[in-house]
Amino acid sequence: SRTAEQLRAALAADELAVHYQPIVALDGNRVIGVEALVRWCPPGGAPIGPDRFIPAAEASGLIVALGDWVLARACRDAAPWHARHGAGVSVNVSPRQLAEPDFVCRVHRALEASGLPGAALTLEITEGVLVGAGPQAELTIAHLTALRAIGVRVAIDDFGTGYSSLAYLRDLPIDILKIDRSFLPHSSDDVAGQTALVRAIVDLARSLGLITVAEGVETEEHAELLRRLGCDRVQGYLLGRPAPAAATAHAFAPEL
Ligand code: G
Ligand code: G
Ligand code: MN
Ligand code: NA
Repeated sequence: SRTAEQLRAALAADELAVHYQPIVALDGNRVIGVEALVRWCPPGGAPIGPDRFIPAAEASGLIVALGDWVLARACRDAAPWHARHGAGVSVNVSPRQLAEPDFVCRVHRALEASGLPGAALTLEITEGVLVGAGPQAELTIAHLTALRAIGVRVAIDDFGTGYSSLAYLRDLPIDILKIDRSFLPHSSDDVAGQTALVRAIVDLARSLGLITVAEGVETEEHAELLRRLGCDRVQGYLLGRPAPAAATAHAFAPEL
């Protein structure tokens, strides 16, 4: 497609950037890591968000090269944040990347080139890639199992928006549930109903030994609710918007 062609040229011309959004532990209110979010920054134009080019990258297969680039960049940017502050970095990976026969090698390469330890890296995947019988899901599970053996963590992104059975949470190689932002109550919502859903997810995660991260936390009320329900970590505009690496370095400074 035309978007894929333009994107291929943009990757070659170094027009992609990775921004970082803080993830805060509710226990201690500390920034313990960041999520890497790719941007396309055409010269002289406004940055373009991933929703407008990731689908074309996936359809064309360019996502494999683009994903390698994001992973390498994120590991390189995060290595000093980890060395100085113990921070981790979460990187989104698409189903197409997980299906590459040498995916585990690609992750090893990014870690080795950057010096970032595996334990400082989280891979964010969508629940769809793990469910269903068949060689695709089996290969993905084998890859994630191999990476967890070197300390890499696996997070289910947008949790609760899929349609899969809950049995997979018990049996699959995962560490973290990221609760989709649509579960947080907004003023026009049924607050009691939304709260019950978040509580159910947090309780389920805890009973399975999984860490919870709430996404889309925009208000103090959200943070207070999540703290009360026992959610482990929060991410959203209240804590910080995605920002370039240079601005992110300051996010880890200890509070005075
Ligand atoms: O940055 P923004 O909040 O607009 O991100 C929108 C979505 O794009 C995210 O939810 C995430 O799933 C996806 N996304 C962002 N960066 C990447 C990336 O590097 N690779 C993939 N596959 N998806 C990404
Ligand atoms: O990986 P994921 O699809 O969850 O990426 C997060 C997306 O949500 C990004 O597009 C990011 O810019 C956006 N986002 C991050 N924090 C907030 C927030 O507090 N509110 C809303 N509405 N969107 C957010
Ligand atoms: Mn994500
Ligand atoms: Na998400």
